[in-house]
Amino acid sequence: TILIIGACGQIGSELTASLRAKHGNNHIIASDIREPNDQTLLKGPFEVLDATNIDAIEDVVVHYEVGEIYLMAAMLSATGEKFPMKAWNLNMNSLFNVLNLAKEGKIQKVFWPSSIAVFGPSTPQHSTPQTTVMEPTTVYGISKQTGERWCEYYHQKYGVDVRSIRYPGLISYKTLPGGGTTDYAIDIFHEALKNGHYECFLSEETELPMMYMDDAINATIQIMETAEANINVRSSYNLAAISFTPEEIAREIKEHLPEFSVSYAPDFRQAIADSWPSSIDDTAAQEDWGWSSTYDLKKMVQVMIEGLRSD
Ligand code: VAH
Repeated sequence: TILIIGACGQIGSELTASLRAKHGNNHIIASDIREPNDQTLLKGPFEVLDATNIDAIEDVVVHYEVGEIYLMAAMLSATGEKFPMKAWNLNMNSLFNVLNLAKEGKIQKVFWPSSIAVFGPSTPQHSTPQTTVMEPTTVYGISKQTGERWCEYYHQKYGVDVRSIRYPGLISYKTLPGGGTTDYAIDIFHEALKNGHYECFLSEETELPMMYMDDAINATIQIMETAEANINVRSSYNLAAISFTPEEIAREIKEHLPEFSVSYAPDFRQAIADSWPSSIDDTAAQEDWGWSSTYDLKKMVQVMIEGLRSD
């Protein structure tokens, strides 16, 4: 069976639904720190589980004969700046717990998400390379950079089969985001449909790498199904889809909602966004495991508006 830790999160909840559709509800064990609000997560087994408690994770692994763990629990960039030590402890101790269970042979495969947040102000901003200077300036980015180092170490030293993707900002209508800097690209749709206006917390020319959630979920499942021999990067793979500014996504939304207006009031998250790249080179993922995105800006805006209207 497969265990998803952080199944109530922005990625975890859609990953749970996709894996259950693929493998059957009872093959996928969902877990999170508290019971889910979203009842669909209860269509299969659900466990309340603290990702920082290795014994609790091991109990679930043994009980359900878990072979693979997707560790999706983390505190993201904006919230991490408000609670640095909490973010560090959650992001790192949860990873050590899962890597150590794999090292002890109690599970066979691990997925762990990294992020474009591993890059910093000294990183080349356009078409950021797979291997480059990385001086992250957020607690979240530091934890993801360190986590990548540990994933590679556990693979080289103990043969742990851990795979990782540096997600860009992820956009979906099925789940609300949790404390990220790229969340404006989700909030803007909710506000556009509800109020016809959105006050954006980033400046209009802030270009960031983004991706529609279906592309991210497909990439996650694709990298986990790839033959081990084809995984050449054991820190974390760059992944890219669309790069756009708040001005560009607002203009695309106006194609659907002509009355929509947007204003700009950058807050503390502007400095975080400014430290990140504008676009990413994901050649390695394309070459090693056949990655290719399918949602461009036009298609993403269309499915987001249709999705929110049908909710
Ligand atoms: C965040 N959505 O904003 C996350 C992600 C690249 C951004 O890591 O923190």
